[in-house]
Amino acid sequence: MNNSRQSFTYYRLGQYQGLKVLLLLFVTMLIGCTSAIAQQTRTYRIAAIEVDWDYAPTGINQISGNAFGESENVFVQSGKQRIGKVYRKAVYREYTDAAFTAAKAVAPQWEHLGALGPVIRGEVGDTIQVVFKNMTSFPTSIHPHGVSYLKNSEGAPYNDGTSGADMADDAVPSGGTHTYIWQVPERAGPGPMDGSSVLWMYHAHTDEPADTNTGLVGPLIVTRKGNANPDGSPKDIDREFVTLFTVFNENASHYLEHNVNHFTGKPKKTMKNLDDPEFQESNLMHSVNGYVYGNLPGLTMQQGERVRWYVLSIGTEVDLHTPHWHGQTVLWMGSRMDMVELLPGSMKTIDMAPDNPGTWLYHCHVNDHITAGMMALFTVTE
Ligand SMILES: [Cu+2]
Repeated sequence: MNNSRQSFTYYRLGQYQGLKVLLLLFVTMLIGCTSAIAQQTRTYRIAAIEVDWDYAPTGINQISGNAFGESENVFVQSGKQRIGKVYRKAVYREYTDAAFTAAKAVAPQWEHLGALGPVIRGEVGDTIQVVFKNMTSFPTSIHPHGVSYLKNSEGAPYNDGTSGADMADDAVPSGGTHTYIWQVPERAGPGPMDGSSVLWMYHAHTDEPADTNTGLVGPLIVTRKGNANPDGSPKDIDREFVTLFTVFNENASHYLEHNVNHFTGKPKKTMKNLDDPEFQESNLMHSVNGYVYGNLPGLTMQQGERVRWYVLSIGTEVDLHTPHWHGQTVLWMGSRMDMVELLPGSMKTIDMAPDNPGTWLYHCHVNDHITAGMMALFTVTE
């Protein structure tokens, strides 16, 4: 009697446990499905291409409104032994097809990117896939900051224990392609002090100093999970700008010899005098997104918009920059500023609520850099 009662109880308990397990399984599947919808793989086709880059396409000093004079001509005037304001550079550009024949048109709001590569985006939880084609004449790569990657998606050659196919990312040969896979975990997204999105960068890292001086740099923006529009941009921001402050050292470019041969009046003589300090000085392009003396276009916003500025720097000891906005203030990590500090490799995310209409100066506050043209204009419309 006792025995049968016990087994009956055990039987009932077992059935109850089974139901609990089924319910748990169902809930787990539901959660799995929901996160699978939220997480996605964002694919970008990006090529490194060669361009003849004009640092001052309007041909004048837009800050003064005047023609270039003696001090500007140190950097922008071509001559017998001067390259001038147009240099062959390599830049990252986005394509829409697998054959890399159709370049993606740059949307008007991103016209200001200038020499920078396209914005790569991820929301926390996403996977970013970059199909990279090297259309330049030198081996190069894409190396990302912030996101999570395996050794075969790091884009940097060093003695790291990899070999064979796992090194294909390090230096993609001319005409070659490589697919980089980057994960966007929580630790690639905004931290406790950040807003809804955070700036990282990507750049070539096969010969890092030469590659970046040649122009291979772009922005990577990660948005907090649940805060992203379908295109990955933050929901709580109306307008975004990305600005790179760097002194492109064209003396260290992969294309120095090409530039001397194509853009100087006396290439042979110039090639013999590459060490001339004045020639070297003339090739230090103090730029914002590859533009000098106010030639950067497209920094336009409306009064009252929620504006996010992503500012970065790359380079060497001279690349200590202090971007300063006239006429407005900004917030950086909760602190009120109208200027932020950048060191080589700095990436900062800054919020502005423009309240003061007009056209305003946006410049590096380092005196030598002001003289050399590291200045832009931005406009707040009513
Ligand atoms: Cu500066």
